[in-house]
Amino acid sequence: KPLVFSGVQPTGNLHLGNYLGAIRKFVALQDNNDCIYCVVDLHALTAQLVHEDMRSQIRSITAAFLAAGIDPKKHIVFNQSAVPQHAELAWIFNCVARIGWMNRMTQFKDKAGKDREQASLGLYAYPSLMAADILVYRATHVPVGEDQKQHLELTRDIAMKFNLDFMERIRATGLGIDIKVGDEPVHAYFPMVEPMIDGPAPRVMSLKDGTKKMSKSDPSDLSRINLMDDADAISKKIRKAKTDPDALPGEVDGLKGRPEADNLVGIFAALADRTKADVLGDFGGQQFSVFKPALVDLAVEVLAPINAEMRRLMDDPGHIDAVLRDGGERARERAEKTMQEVRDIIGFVQ
Ligand code: AQP
Repeated sequence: KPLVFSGVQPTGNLHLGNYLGAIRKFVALQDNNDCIYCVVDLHALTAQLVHEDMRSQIRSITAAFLAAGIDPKKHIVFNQSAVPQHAELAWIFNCVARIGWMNRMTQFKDKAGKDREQASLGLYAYPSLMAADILVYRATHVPVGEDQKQHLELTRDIAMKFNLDFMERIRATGLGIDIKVGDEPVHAYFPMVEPMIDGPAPRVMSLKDGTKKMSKSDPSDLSRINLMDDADAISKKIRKAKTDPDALPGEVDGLKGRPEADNLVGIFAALADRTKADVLGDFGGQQFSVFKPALVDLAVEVLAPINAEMRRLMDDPGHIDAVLRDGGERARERAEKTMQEVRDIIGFVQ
């Protein structure tokens, strides 16, 4: 079975972008894959070191995973800091990755802001820890939003350089696997990960500006739908969402140059598990005054049960912690197996 890995940072309220770009895909992938889903708390330190509510944030992301329908018995749900092997492999990857590669990362540029000298070293090395998160399980498939595409390309570069630099040792230890990179056969230790970014809403945009990503850190709460929003808040935010004055087009091509319309149609399609073309088949030629109430009904229908279940789960932190402890134990076992092999390939004495 393909091995799926992905993570979400405990850095604030989850929003519809996190849900459609990541968590909803996590749920859909459970049936045919072996899945590992992580609350990446070490990553949460990169932009801000002290979090007064770290523990409740970790529990709330875990609650969102469970409420959305992830089965923690069949799969693994855990928090990253419980498995120190992530940080160990990240150190090795810091020595594999080149500074020039890191300098190209647009997320670092966005998150570091103007005063880059004051950004943490952790924020700079973030993609290297992300590569370790995935490769410490030798996972092959990673469902993420489109904003993570560049980090996954870097993950492939790191894996490839490790494979090539240690090629002889990988052969000598017999720990390699035969993979194909393009048409080239390569004897490798780490697989080439496949990003899973497809779907009608790979990048959910702000409700106030269709050219900006929906994000936890946007100062306007009206720019996003939070998973914890009640029906009234969802309705208010969709009604107030920016649009243009035209009716919806009949074809997907007609959404070009209309970022807000494109975004709302993409959200509808993703929530309904349909394509944008399907949605326009139903709503083409209609005004937003007709489309928005239908979107409100759909968003409430999908999100209200998740919201209610999250609240119920958050009332029992003992249960959430037990899920994380159990997942952490199982994840540690797998990660330690990889690390023993990596230490062997590198030539450490153990
Ligand atoms: N707007 C989005 N559309 C689609 N997918 C998104 N993701 C985030 N925003 C969108 C995906 O959610 C997963 C978890 O993201 P994260 O924990 O790394 O958080 P983030 O990307 O830092 O979230 P924000 O809201 O964008 O935070 P800030 O405001 O700090 O920039 C990932 O798979 C991500 O792609």
